Amino acid sequence: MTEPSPARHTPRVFSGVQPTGNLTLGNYLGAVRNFVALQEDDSVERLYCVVDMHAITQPFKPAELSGAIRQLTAAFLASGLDPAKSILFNQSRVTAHAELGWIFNCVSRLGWLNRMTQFKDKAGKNRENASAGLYVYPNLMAADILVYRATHVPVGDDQKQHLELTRDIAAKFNNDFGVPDFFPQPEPLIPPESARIMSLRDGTAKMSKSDPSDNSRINLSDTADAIAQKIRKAKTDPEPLPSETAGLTDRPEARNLVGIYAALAGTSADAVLTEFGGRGFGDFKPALADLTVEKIAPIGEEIRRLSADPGHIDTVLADGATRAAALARPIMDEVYETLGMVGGGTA
Ligand code: AQP
Repeated sequence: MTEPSPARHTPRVFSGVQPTGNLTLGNYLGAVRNFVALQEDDSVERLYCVVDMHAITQPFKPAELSGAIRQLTAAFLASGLDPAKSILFNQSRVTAHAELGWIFNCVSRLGWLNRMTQFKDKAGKNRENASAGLYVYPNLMAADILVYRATHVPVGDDQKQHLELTRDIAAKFNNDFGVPDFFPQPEPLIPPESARIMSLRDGTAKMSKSDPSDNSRINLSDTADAIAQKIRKAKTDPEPLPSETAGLTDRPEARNLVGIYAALAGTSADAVLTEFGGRGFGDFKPALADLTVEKIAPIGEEIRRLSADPGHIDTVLADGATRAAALARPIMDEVYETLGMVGGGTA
């Protein structure tokens, strides 16, 4: 891990995932697998959050939200997150996130938010009708991270711009209120081979849990048969695979499938092409299906086992929230004091 600036902040990892549907292979390879790997480092504290307050920035069904929160927590556990090593909780239980989120609405600048590409993508054409929450989403994300003074944030490539905004908000708060080093400058941790996994139906669109087409993604909860079938149906082109990565330029679907194979096998795209270069998708897809089933299907089985015991999941989330709140509250006390708010946040 690189040393965050400034060095006075002890290393702490935070990341969040929205309970907006089944976790995808993209969420897993881009983020969650990295969350698990970070558990090997005893020198660092880790918080992984089901960001339910972010999930309500877009249309949602209240009757389905609690199920989605438990389902995502089951997927975290099934992927290897261990409540003894990481703090697992849902965001709405720790009110400090919302408190600091509001304060950051007053620190962040409209000009900064106007540049956020995720808002443009998610709001779509009907921008006037998007929620104000979707617009200030990056301010709440900055609060999620900085309310723990987290120094490292494992995320996929699509979150890089929001992390840059988090750093800008931290710097502006420190500067405006004359408290140098109050908040750290958090560093993104982006996995090189799986920073952005693309849709199986369109190699130019991100694989996403809220894509209307289930065939566009592998869900961690998919059965072995469903995984194999989706890979069989994945969009490709008629050419054989090239023997070097330069040959994948302008072939987004081929590049995506090779990238998925490399990420799952723990190797590079070059190594995959050394093995499969010159061979067609008739050879490559079955190999990719076997590898994906081997790595992902056991997670789906474990999700189904854990989902049968919602009481256990609720206990994990409640314990995690207690531990997270204990870390956040003293930092919020300092924030209120810095802003001159007498007794802020204590009622
Ligand atoms: N396709 C992807 N490739 C690599 N990483 C990805 N991530 C998401 N999609 C990919 C990473 O997963 C983490 C959690 O994402 P999120 O739930 O907070 O929201 P998101 O980035 O908007 O992901 P989705 O799946 O596209 O959700 P919806 O459909 O609800 O918008 C993040 O670290 C993200 O980078």
